[in-house]
Amino acid sequence: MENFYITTPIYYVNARPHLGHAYTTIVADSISRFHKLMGAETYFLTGTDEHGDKIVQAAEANNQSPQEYVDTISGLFRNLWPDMGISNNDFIRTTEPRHVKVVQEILQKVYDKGDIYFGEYGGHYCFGCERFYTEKELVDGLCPDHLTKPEYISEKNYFFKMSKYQGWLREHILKNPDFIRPERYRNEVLSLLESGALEDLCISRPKSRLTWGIELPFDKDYVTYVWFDALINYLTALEYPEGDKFGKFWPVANHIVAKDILKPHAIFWPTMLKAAEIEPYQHLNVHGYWLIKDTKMSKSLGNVVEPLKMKDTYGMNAFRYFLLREMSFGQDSSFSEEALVGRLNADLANDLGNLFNRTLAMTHKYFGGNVPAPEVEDVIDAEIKKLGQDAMQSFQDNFAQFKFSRALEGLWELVRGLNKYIDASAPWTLFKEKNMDRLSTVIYVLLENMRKIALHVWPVMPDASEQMLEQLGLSFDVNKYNLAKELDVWGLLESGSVVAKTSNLFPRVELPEPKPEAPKAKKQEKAKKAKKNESAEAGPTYAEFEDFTKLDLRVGTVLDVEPHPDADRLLLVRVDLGEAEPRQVVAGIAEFFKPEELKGKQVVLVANLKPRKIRKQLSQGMILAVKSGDGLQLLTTTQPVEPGSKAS
Ligand code: ME8
Repeated sequence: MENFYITTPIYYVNARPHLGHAYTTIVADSISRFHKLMGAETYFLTGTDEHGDKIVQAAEANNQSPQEYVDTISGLFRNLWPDMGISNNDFIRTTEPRHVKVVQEILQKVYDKGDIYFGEYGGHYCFGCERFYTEKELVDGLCPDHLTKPEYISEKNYFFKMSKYQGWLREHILKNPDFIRPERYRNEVLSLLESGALEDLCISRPKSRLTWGIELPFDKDYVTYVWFDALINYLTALEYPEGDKFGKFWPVANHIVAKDILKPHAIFWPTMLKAAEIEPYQHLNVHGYWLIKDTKMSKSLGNVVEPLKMKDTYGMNAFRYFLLREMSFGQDSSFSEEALVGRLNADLANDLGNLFNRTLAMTHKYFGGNVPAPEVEDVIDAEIKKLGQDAMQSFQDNFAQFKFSRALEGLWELVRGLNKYIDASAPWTLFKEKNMDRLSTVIYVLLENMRKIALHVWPVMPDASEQMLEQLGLSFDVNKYNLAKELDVWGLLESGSVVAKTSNLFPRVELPEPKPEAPKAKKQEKAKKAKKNESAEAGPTYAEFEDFTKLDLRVGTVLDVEPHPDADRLLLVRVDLGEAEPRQVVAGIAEFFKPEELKGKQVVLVANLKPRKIRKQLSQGMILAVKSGDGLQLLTTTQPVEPGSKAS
């Protein structure tokens, strides 16, 4: 079995991790586990991209130095991954000395070879994208991604002779049909390469404009363009050029990215490698976007899905299963909790959960919990075995090609087939008829197939898989099992071993209750009165301590305030909570405060109140206040505290 090297993009630290980052990293984890279970030695890399204008701007908005800022956000990514079941071998940060060294070595090598030259360039620079746009690429004079007007910048810079390698790259893609996959992205890149001459790539930024970057080894007045720096991370982690890992894993390098960063990975990166005399990576695997109600997730729209929240509500295994099953790798997919709940109930609770619950219960009822020995084989057993082999083959072939949804669909043919097999062979009747030989075989066929299924889902649902195996009386060990062999072996589950009584790994789930509509004023009044009477009779109503700990109360500093465009009573208050970006809170306090009175004040915020739109404006928390006479006082601290400090 070949070794396997898998990487995610290194994520920018200008925003907190969201569903998109979680998806790519979960895919990388699943494919890495899959190859490990197929017997390969694997290396799995993720990390953070920490240089460039964007990061400096985000740090400034947050009143932090770039270093402080990148440390915080990089930590958010690093700490999230264990909660998502991610088993990466390394976490790389582009600000680490090991990376700076490799970037400078490669720059020097390419420079010495004559593939980097100094020249003057004028172009439309978008700070959001950190790149120059040609006139042709702009849409109505605006950046096509950010829809903002780029700044015209003319300066002297260093350029990489990318155009020199255009012909070679085209040839390489033609000769290696799955160099970029799925095919639609390969075609996109080929048509880009065929539509005209590639421009050379500007790979430096003058320090007069940006210092937060890796210094060019041949000119200390310049830092490296963030993409030239970032892509090299894939080599740094393997200890290029001398490391054993480089020799072992670079020839089998697989990158995963979404379509947003196709061009740097499909064009900049292979040509950079060629210039540095390094073999190209093996495969670039490109996926589509997760959309929310058909629009891209974005912070400003307030539709960002937080992976931790999904994991807390539905569990890590179920969340991972949904992401891999729902998205056809390569295409866009819509995320909704309705779809998630529907899929979990159908595939996990009804199909897989039921199979386990029914079979374990029958093993206890008919055999006291001991795995019976198969006795009398029937045609139906041969049929289900064949179905199992086909399902596992389909799973393995598709998974290896990044077709995760199809792989799981294939495996579920077996899950559903086994549920039908139970109905068709009616163990309860066999028991009544005292046909114990046949009954033993039926239960054994079920349990052995369940063992195979449990093993196959390990790459996707690692914890659940290990628990399923435990319920079958087995303990998981990645070195002991091999998926490829499962296609041929039968009968590894030993007769006589003891299985669990129940499974209940995948209970049915429900959508969280929508918040009840606010009752009309009268009703509210009535309810209030009733409550008063009730509490007079029953004493005070206490909140459990646990309920109190659910509230995340934080002190923040008001950065600026403006009137709500559509409501006189409301103000839009932007509060710094020490996070990557300030929170916007829509507060009904306009009659009590003028915007300028609030600026710089510290307030107490319910920071984990579910974000919602109030008159079309996103509100991400609630400011606590006290009514006093006809006025209103805001809660604050006796002395100023660090923004984001938690009240307890
Ligand atoms: O581009 N759906 O970092 P980044 C699916 N630092 N995946 C999504 C997604 C969505 N809606 N949104 C983001 C960068 N992603 C560079 C990479 S690599 C040398 C440098 C995922 O933080 C997806 O993997 O903007 C996408 O390619 C990546 O996050 C972009 O992350």
